Amino acid sequence: MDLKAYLEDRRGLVNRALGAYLPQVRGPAFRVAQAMHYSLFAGGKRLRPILCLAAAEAVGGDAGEALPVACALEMVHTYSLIHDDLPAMDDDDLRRGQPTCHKQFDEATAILAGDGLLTAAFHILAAAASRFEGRERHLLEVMELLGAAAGYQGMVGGQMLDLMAEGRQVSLKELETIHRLKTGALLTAAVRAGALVGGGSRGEVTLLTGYGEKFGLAFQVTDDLLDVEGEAAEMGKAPGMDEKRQKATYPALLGVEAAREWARRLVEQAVAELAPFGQRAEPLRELARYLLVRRS
Ligand code: GRG
Repeated sequence: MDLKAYLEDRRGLVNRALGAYLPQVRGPAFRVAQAMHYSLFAGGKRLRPILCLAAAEAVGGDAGEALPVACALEMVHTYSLIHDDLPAMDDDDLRRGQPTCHKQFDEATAILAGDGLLTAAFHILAAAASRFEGRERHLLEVMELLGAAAGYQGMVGGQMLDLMAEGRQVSLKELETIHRLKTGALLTAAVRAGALVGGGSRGEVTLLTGYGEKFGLAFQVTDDLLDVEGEAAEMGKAPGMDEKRQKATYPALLGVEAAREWARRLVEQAVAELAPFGQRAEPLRELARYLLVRRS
C-alpha cells in the first residue's frame, strides 16, 4: 500500500473533523479558543487518531464512526504537548516547527488552552452518544479507557515519574515504565479505543492492545533515536535536547545501534500481533514499519 497517500488522506479526514469541533470562534473566551486552535493546527502527524481509525477498520468497523474518538485523542495529545512545553516542565520554545503555545500567547493562556483541550475531548465523546444508539456501551468504555490512559495511572503519572527521574541514573526497567506511561499509554489507548468503537471482539481488542503496547515502546525508542540523529527542520524542534538535559534515553542506556535493533524487534512483535487480521490490518502493519524510517 502507498503509506504516504494513506497518511495524507487520513490527516485530511482528521483535520476536517477537528476543524468542525473547534472552529475559530469569537466571543468572550476568544483568546483561549484561539490558543487551543493555534496548537491543534500547528502541524502534527495525527498519529494517534490515524491509529484509532486504522484499528477500527482492522476489526471491520467504520472510520467515520470512529472520528469523534480520533479527534478526542488528538486533543488530549495536544494538551499534553502544550503543558509539557511550559517553563515548569520542559521549557521548550519550539513545537511542531512553531513557537510553543506559551511563547505565542503567554503562560496562563497556554495552561488554559491545555485545560480547554483536555475537557473538550471528553465533551466530544459524551456528545457523540447519539451516533452510537444501542452501542453507547462502546463509547463509555472508550471514555473510561481514555480517562485512565491520560490520567495519573497513565500519561500524567508517566510525566511525574519523568520529572522525578531528572538528574539521576535511571535503569532500563525504570525507563520502560516511564515511557509505557508517558507516551505508550495514549498510543495504546488510541489503538484499543479504535478496536472497541469498531465493534471488535474481546479477542481482537486484546490482540490490538498488544500491538499498541509494542507500537508505543517502539515509538519512544525511535523518538529517542531522532533526538540523537534527527534534523531540526524535519523534526520541528531542536535535536540534542535529551543529552543537553541529561535525560535517560534508550540510545544513552543501550547505545545507538542496540537501540535501533530494539526498535526493530518491537516493530516485529507489534506486526506479529496482527497476523489473524489479514489484509484489513495492512495500514497498522505499515504504520508500525514507518516508525523505523520516520524523520519527524
Ligand atoms: C504534561 C500531562 C503532561 C504530559 C506530557 C506526552 C508527554 C507527556 C510529553 C511529551 C514529551 C515528548 C516530546 C515526548 C516524546 C514523545 C512524544 C509524545 C512526541 C510527540 O508526539 P508526536 O511525534 O507529535 O506524535 P506530533 O507533533 O506529530 O503530534
